[in-house]
Amino acid sequence: MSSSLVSLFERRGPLRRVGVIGMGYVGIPAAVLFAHAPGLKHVYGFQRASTSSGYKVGMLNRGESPLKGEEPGLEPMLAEAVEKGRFEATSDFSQIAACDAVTLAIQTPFADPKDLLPDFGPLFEGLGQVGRHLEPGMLVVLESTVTPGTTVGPARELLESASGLKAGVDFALAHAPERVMVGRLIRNIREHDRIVGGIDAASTARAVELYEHVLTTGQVIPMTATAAEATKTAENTFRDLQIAAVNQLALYCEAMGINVYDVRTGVDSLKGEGITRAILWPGAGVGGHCLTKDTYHLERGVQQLGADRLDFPPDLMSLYVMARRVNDFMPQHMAHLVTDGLARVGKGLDGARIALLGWAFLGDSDDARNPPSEPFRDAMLAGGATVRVHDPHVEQYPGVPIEHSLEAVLEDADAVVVFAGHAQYRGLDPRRLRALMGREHPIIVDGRNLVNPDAFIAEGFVYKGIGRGDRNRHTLR
Ligand code: SAJ
Repeated sequence: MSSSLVSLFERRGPLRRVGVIGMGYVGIPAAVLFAHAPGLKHVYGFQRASTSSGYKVGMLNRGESPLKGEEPGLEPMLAEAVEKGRFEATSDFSQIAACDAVTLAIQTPFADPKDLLPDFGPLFEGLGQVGRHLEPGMLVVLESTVTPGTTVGPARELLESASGLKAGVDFALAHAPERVMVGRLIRNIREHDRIVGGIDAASTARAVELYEHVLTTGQVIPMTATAAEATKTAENTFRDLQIAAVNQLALYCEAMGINVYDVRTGVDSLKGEGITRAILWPGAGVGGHCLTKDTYHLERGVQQLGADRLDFPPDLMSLYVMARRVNDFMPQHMAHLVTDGLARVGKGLDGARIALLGWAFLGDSDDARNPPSEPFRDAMLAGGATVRVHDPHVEQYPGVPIEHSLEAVLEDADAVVVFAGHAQYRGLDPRRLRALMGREHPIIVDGRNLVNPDAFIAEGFVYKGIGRGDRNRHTLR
């Protein structure tokens, strides 16, 4: 351990004052939990005074959460922390100098989903703010999901050049990736194990001290900063891989004329005694802001850190990127199921009227980041169809009118397509839908296995379902 850094910690004493940069769905619960930690004294929530988010400072200092949706426990804890003077939100980044530790929880979304490159701009701007107010003996932690190599590389360089201080000598630097899910932010931070990786042993130890203040059932798992970055990107890469595996199986079952859900039940039955088959659920595609990009963070990391040392089958595509391609194919497959269904009733896509149910990327959620429904809608429009979109949770989406009346969207439609697994769609009544759609043989394409195929087939529908090879070529009633 670097003696100078350890002596700086000793001079400062235990961590007392913490700053969290980025008052979003990761930073706010983190700051609130630090503010409730008995061993800590004061927490600043730093939020740049931007037109889109500057309003959060005032709301937070009134004890009001700017986060949408239910977050159990968050707002009362926030209000109490403000009332006790243990938390304050501010746009004055000079207060960073008063902190013993600063964490950065700033998103790194795709700059342009087409080129699959993350936008590190806001994160690097935050790092610049920290660098300008960095003091000896401080701890800096990146919580954002980043490409492996970012903490020891660009982040370290940015902080050193802005501060004139040296990482590992004058200040500690670590990566502790967030693992929160909207709707369970407080619980996730307290109960999930926390990966903590420093650029050196002293930095790791100081970061472990910080996170032990907020963990309840979760344990700290210490490692190097780059291993921590690889862990976060790999845990999402592996989930994407598992989903791709069952999506491919669904396509195979459709081709073989069998029911993928029977096969899934069979495969899933082989468990216990250390035998595991993590078979997930096939569906209309994979969206969101985690699985759609973290694979590419991992791939960029190995290219940047070890391309010359990587021993991998020559001219073979990465299994992980292939999984991304399979998952991104599913919306196209849904489009193929629609055109197959239309062909069954002697229609083409041109002029067809499509009712798209479920815009969100996740069932029973209003989160519409990178939704698989979007490439599907684009394909329908490109083929000359008209598309009306229903979603009970998504308020609005740039460039896409989201309707909240199911009847209106279904009226006079040739095909109804279930994209997100919202519970409301489990109750779709074939008789009522047929009357609303006004077709002799309406089409239903089920992307989330929500409806009973036989009920719709009996009502005269053309049924198509992901993985339902046993029903997709049924006779028309
Ligand atoms: N999906 C499937 N089949 C499945 C599971 C998901 O098609 O069996 C689709 C969903 O419809 C969605 C996408 O994949 O479009 C992503 O779903 P998700 O459940 O993985 O939700 P995310 O993207 O919010 O993933 C988050 C991640 N959590 C964090 O990054 C902290 C992920 O690591 C978690 O595993 C996941 O939540 C979770 O388990 O809830």
